[in-house]
Amino acid sequence: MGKPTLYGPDYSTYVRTVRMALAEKQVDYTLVPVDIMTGEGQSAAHLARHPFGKVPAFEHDGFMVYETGAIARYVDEAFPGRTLVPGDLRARARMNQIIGVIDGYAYDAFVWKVFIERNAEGFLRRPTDEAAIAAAMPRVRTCVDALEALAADGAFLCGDSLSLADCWLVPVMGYFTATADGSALLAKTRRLSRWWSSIASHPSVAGTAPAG
Ligand SMILES: N[C@@H](CCC(=O)N[C@@H](CS)C(=O)NCC(=O)O)C(=O)O
Repeated sequence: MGKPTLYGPDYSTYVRTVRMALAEKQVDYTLVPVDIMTGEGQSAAHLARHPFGKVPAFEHDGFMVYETGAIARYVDEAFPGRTLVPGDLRARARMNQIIGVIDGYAYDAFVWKVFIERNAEGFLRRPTDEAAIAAAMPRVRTCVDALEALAADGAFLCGDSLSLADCWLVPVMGYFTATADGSALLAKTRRLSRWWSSIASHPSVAGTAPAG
């Protein structure tokens, strides 16, 4: 099998999700850093890979696929090694539920409503809108509480080994806990805060931290 190519910058949470999956499967790959902050996501070359102009996109032996869920599951099944999907039905349901909560609610709440807004000067070229952060807090707390309730009581979110749920949550938690708001909320949790401190040194986590 040929070496796959992952399109997207290392600072993207969803790109990191796929990078973690590739690292777990010990797959060598080429990262092409499409810079979404400079509008490169809307270039003709990238729109040909991803008609919605998002990252990541992925290519393997001429097969193109976009959407993180499709890419990560392809990586899990296409390459040898331990599967990142639990064999147990209920652990698998929890994994899919956690991924759904992140895609549907926590990515927006943790990354956009807290991290980007808190760092609005750098990202949005305007001051932080404190009222917007305050208004988002009920949703942010609901996300933290939901994830705390769904997480297994151990080193990984869904059982004894790292699953796709960890690949989804690590990148967004990285940005969330880089803010005082996020780290204060995490400190109030029991399972999530233990998970976060123990998973930080895991090779696929430490090895995929954004360079900048
Ligand atoms: N549904 C997409 C979402 C991907 C996504 O939102 N990626 C963000 C970066 S983490 C992005 O491309 N943002 C650029 C933009 O929205 O223009 C997936 O699952 O891959």
